[in-house]
Order: sequence, then C-alpha cells, then structure tokens
Amino acid sequence: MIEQIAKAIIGCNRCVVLTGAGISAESGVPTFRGKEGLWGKFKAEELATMDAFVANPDIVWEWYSWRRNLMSEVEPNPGHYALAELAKWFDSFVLVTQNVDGLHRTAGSKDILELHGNINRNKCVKCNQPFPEHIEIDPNDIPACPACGGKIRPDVVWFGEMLDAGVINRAFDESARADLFLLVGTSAIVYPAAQLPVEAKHAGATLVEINPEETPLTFMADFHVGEPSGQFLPRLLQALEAAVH
Ligand code: BJW
Ligand code: ZN
Repeated sequence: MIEQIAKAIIGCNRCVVLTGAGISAESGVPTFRGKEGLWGKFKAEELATMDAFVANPDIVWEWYSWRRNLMSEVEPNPGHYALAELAKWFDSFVLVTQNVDGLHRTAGSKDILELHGNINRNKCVKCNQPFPEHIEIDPNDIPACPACGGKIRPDVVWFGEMLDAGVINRAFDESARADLFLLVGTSAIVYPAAQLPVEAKHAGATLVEINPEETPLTFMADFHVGEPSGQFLPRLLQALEAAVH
C-alpha cells in the first residue's frame, strides 16, 4: 500500500496535513483519549473549559503547569521531522495542528496553523491581552492582567470557545483547495477541526489517514494506514524517493 500512496502523492500539488495528539505520542506527550489518554486520569470537562477555570483556576493551572513542564522536556519524533521534510514535494504544504506543544515548529515545519493555541503563551481571561510567555505560573498565586486585573490563563482554546477566525478560515480555504489531505494521529471527534478533512474530500482531495485506530472519518479515507505515524511517515519519504529514482 505504501507504494500506492507514494504514487498518489507524486501527482499532487497542494497538501494539507491535520495532526492531533497521536503525532506527539511517540515523543512521550500523552494523548487526550484512549487507554493511555490524559483524560483517563483527569476529566476534560473539569479542566479544559472556562467554567472550570472560573470555579477552580488553581486546579486548571496545576494541570497546565504539569503539561508545560512535560512538553518543555520532550523532543520531536521521526513523524514530526518527516512531515517537515514532506513539504518539499508540494507547491503548497500547510500543516494544521490541534496540538499546543509546538513540536512541529521545533522539527522545522514552516507553514503551521495552530488551531487550539500554544501552551507556552499566556493571556488575560477577561480582556484577552497577551501576557509574556514562558513565565512559570504559580497555581496558588496566579498573576493579574496589568490592563484590567483579570486572571492570567494559558492561550489555548477550551471547549465552547471560538477558534481564532483568521487561523480557522485559512485552514478551511486551504483544505478546500487541497488535492491531498493527510489526517495524522487524531481521533477526529473535536470540531471544527474534524470538518477540515470532510471539506477537502468533498472538494475532491485524496484523503490518507495515519492512525493505529479507526476514527469516525476512516470510512471516507482513500487510504487508512494502521501504524504509528513516527514509523510510517519516514518510510513514506523513502517510498517517494524510490518512486522517482
Ligand atoms: C496515534 C498514535 C501514534 C495514538 N501515531 N496516531 C456539545 C457541547 C459543547 C460543545 C460541543 C458539543 N458538540 C460539539 C461541540 C463543539 C466542540 C466539540 O467538538 N466537542 C466534541 C467533543 C463533540 N468544539 C468546541 O467547543 C470548539 N469550539 C467551537 O466549536 O466553537 C464554536 C462554539 C462556541 C460556543 C459553543 C459551542 C460551539 C473548541 C474545541 C477546543 C478543543 N480544545 C482541546 C484542548 C486544547 C488545549 C489543551 O491542549 O489543553 O483540544 S480538547 C482536546 O481535543 C485538544 C485536542 O486538540 C483535541 C483533539 O484531540 P486529538 O488531538 O484528536 O487527541 P485524541 O487523544 O482524541 O486522539 C489521539 C489519536 O491519536 C487517537 O485516535 C489515537 O489512536 C491516535 N494515536 N498514538 C498515530 N503513535
Ligand atoms: Zn486583562
């Protein structure tokens, strides 16, 4: 199948990739769902919502501080590096990620759309003004916004919150124009991100899903690769080289 996928890719000019927590799993970042997922231990609704932050800002910050520390210690894996290298095969290559860990940038990817923000940034919960990033937050002494006194929160997108309009609109535009869409390491259940591959497919793109598990979108994929992305993506690069030499 890998040769078939390589052959399909060589005919394509515009690629959009959507990644989720699974691409960073092999770097040691826990995913959200599934047996080993983050939310097996912590309840999502209790942590990744504005209601949770208003009720228990200290608990929410405990969780984010723990994840920040964890993410500051991990490195990109072969899957991230392979995606950075894959860009050279296309006229246009846009990497849309739901992840907040910044590992695609560290791996050298260029055109990145971070749909759910970045865990290293901070902002005011009331007026949204940015607060300096990479500042360690003490969950028991959360800093106040210099402009309005609101509590500082991580600059990520919680359930029930709108995604940045410029970012999500560009992701939809690029998806509608793509001739190849790679869906990598996401459970494809969180919207609007999970709508992007659907748009691409409806506009005629070839859809390739790379995920050891099936998802609600597997049925519409032209190819489903049931392997970890850190193993498959480097092999895909080799198959592309082999196909043109
Ligand atoms: C591997 C692997 C390996 C493992 N290789 N693969 C009802 C009530 C309220 C809201 C809604 C509702 N119905 C719909 C909504 C909308 C809601 C939504 O979609 N909910 C669904 C759960 C139903 N969406 C929103 O609220 C969004 N905003 C919005 O819609 O605005 C409009 C609106 C306004 C007001 C009201 C309602 C709507 C915002 C969504 C924000 C999501 N935020 C989070 C947290 C980000 C910050 C943080 O990191 O803390 O984003 S939640 C979490 O899920 C995180 C992720 O980015 C996102 C997606 O998860 P992902 O990445 O797919 O991870 P997993 O763990 O689910 O999957 C990992 C996959 O990897 C698995 O499939 C594995 O098999 C695979 N894997 N190892 C390859 N080695
Ligand atoms: Zn403020």
